[in-house]
Amino acid sequence: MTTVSEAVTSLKELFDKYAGNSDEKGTLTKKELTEMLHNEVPGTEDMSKAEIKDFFDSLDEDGDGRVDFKEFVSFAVTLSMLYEMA
Ligand SMILES: [Ca+2]
Repeated sequence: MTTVSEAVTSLKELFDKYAGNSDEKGTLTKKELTEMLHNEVPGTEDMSKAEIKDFFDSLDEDGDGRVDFKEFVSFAVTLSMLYEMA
């Protein structure tokens, strides 16, 4: 049984693993998000650039061109719901 705090810790570790590669730490760029999808989410290797852009834009709620941790958590919740439905 995974507790909520454990889940958030895992998410933060995953986020930091990819968010720290660019000059601006603490946010994901589109490139970093693409890397994360390809490495961590099976089935995303075939996504086109347009699909990834749409996905990135849907995550980037405030439209600043970066995905911060708060926006990333929304993504994780969406993803987990998708997996539960599959
Ligand atoms: Ca943003």
